[in-house]
This record gives sequence, C-alpha cells and structure tokens, in this order.
Amino acid sequence: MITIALSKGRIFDETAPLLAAAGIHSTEEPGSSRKLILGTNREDVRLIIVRASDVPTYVQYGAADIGIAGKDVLDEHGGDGLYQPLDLQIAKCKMMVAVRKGFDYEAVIRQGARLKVVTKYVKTAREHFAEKGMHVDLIKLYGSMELGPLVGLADAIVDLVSTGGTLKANNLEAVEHVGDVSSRLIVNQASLKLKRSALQPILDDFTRAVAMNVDTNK
Ligand code: PRT
Ligand code: MG
Repeated sequence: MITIALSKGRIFDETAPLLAAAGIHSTEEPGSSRKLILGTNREDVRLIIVRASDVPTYVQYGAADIGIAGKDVLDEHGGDGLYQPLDLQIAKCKMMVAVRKGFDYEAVIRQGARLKVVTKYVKTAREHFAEKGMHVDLIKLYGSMELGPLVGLADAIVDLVSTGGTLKANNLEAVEHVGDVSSRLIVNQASLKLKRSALQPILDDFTRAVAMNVDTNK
C-alpha cells in the first residue's frame, strides 16, 4: 500500500491534476467528505487528509510514504528523515514582512530599534531577522496574523501573501520579501528503499507532469 498525505483546500485542488497524470484519482472529494482516509481508483494507493503543517510529520514517521507540503511548512519542520525530490510549482506565494500602512519600517532598521513581530513561522522569521542583524521579539500565533499590528500586539507580521488582498483589506502593506514559496513532494527515506518499485513510477509521472506544466506556463 502506498499512502499519500496531503491537506485539503488549495494543496488538494492543485495536486489533483498531478495525481491524475500518475493515473491516480480520488474516489471522494475531501471538501464534501469528512473521511480522513480516501480511496483511489488504484487498490494499492490511498490518500490521507491532514492539516497542512502535519504533513511532514506523517511522512517523517512513515505513516505516509509520500506527502505534499509547502516550503513554508517544510522550513519550519526542519525536514528530518525526508527526501525532497521535487518542487511541484503549485500553491505558489511569497513569505513577506508586512506592517500597518504608514508604519516606518525603514526607520526601525536605521535606528536599530526592536521590532515586535507576530507570525506562525517563528523559525523562518528568526533566521530572516538574524541575517539582517535586526533585534526582534517574536510572538507565535496560529492564524490571522494580520490582526496583530491592528490591535497593538505587534509592529509587523511575517506571513504568506498571494494576491495581496488580505493585507489590503486590513490596511497593511508588504515591506520586505522573505522568500518564495511553492509546494514540494516529500518522500519517507525508508519507503523509498523498501517500496522503490511502486514509488518510482509515481515520482516519474509527477516529474513529467510538472515539467509539462512549467513549459506551458512560459
Ligand atoms: O488552514 P490551516 O490552518 O488548516 O492550514 P494552512 O493555512 O497551513 O493550510 P492552507 O491550505 O491554507 O495552506 C496550505 C499551503 O498553501 C501553505 O502551507 C502554503 O504553502 C500554500 N499557500 C499558498 C498559502 C497561500 N498561498 C496563502 N495565501 N497558504 C496560506 N495563504 C494565506 C496567508 O497566510 C494569508 O492569510 O492566505 C492569506 C493571504 O492571501 P492573499 O491572496 O489575500 O494574499
Ligand atoms: Mg489556511
């Protein structure tokens, strides 16, 4: 049995065409089903639906052979025990620093003042500001980071931005690019050895499908 871990929402939606290219079709929609284990047209392949940030954990411990997770999630997790063969070029966005409109971020940098930052991505944020030699107080949140600067919890946020609509709606503006994010295929290292004959064709089909998509995007 091959178990593939992924999260519902944008990752599931954007992975479905890649799975289809490998001849794998889910028998249910995770959006409408409350099942956590979904069957596929292939008797030897099943999908498990987990929280986006839990995907690396399932793969690391071998409860899933393959997973699909954002670079944001993988950077925070650290990637222990994971083989990361492929950038799937899906669910793309940018990790940004954002502040309330009118907040003088440049002045904070110039003056070497302390910056209060809320984020779900504590490790990524710590590394980013350390590299810049900035002094920051990091406060971990689990969601709606955008609220932090509006109610005085922080001066800035480190969060993902795709359309920019959420920042705009909350009177925030991006002031710094932390990194580009896309989703990656991750594979359990033991599975890769023990189930190579079953896994390799799936990895090859994914690789081909990604290459074709990248070409047509040009
Ligand atoms: O929602 P849940 O708490 O279960 O987990 P999650 O938020 O991690 O999962 P999900 O499905 O929302 O995101 C899964 C993955 O999609 C992330 O790990 C990223 O790699 C990727 N991704 C791509 C995004 C976005 N784009 C994105 N825009 N993840 C989140 N966002 C959020 C962002 O945090 C912000 O709140 O969307 C908002 C901004 O969007 P715009 O379009 O208004 O700029
Ligand atoms: Mg979300």
